[in-house]
Amino acid sequence: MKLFVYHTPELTPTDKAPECAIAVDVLRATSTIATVLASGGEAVQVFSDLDKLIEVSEKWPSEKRLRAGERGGAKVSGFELGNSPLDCTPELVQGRRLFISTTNGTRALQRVQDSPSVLAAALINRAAVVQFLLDKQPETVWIVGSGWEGSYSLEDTVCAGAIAHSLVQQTKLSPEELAGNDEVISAIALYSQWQDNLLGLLHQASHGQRLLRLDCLDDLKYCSQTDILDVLPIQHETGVLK
Ligand code: 3SL
Repeated sequence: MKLFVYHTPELTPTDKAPECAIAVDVLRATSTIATVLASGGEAVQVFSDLDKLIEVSEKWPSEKRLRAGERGGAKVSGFELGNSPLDCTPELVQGRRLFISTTNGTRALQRVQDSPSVLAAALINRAAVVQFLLDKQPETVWIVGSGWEGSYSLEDTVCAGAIAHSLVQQTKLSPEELAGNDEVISAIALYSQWQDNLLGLLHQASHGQRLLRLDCLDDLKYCSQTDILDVLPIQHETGVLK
């Protein structure tokens, strides 16, 4: 297995595709997607365009759908949900499909949607993602961070590092043998330094600070936890994760 980390969708190669692609948006899209599926949601369908989301979701029975929209960290008006995983309780999402569009996370998923296997990862479901890689042993794996409007995000890189660190621990591969690019080594270093204080790292991250200004401390606390959900969001048809 060769692992590559790309910090943003924009830095991800366009002329090839890996056997397995993992989109990461710890704050907060992939944390929300994992939570919806762990809470009994039927599926999550991802859109970059809000109008398209509305058009497609209109065809779904209203009692079986939820619409989640986020722009700039805030909820899109007229949608039932923003992008807080804490709102995705079993009572609300059980049996319903979540139609979601967010600023960056959904773009990362769309960037890799043509890969044979597409997963959504966050810190909260890291172990399930690692177990999938150990079971399937894909030859090439890309971890694509969502970043923020084209720039680097600490929280996505630390999650990439958490995945890589766990792979190193559970295989006989050294970091150098696993790494397909230097970003993997730096992601492991970041995770190794912060693994006991991931909430502290999220406080330092620019998007963490943006969310704190929006009064979302509980979201940061929730998203900073590791391996709390045994759920593997995997793409079944383009844009639909189950
Ligand atoms: O950019 C995104 O995709 C979002 O996850 C950002 S936010 O955390 O909902 O503000």
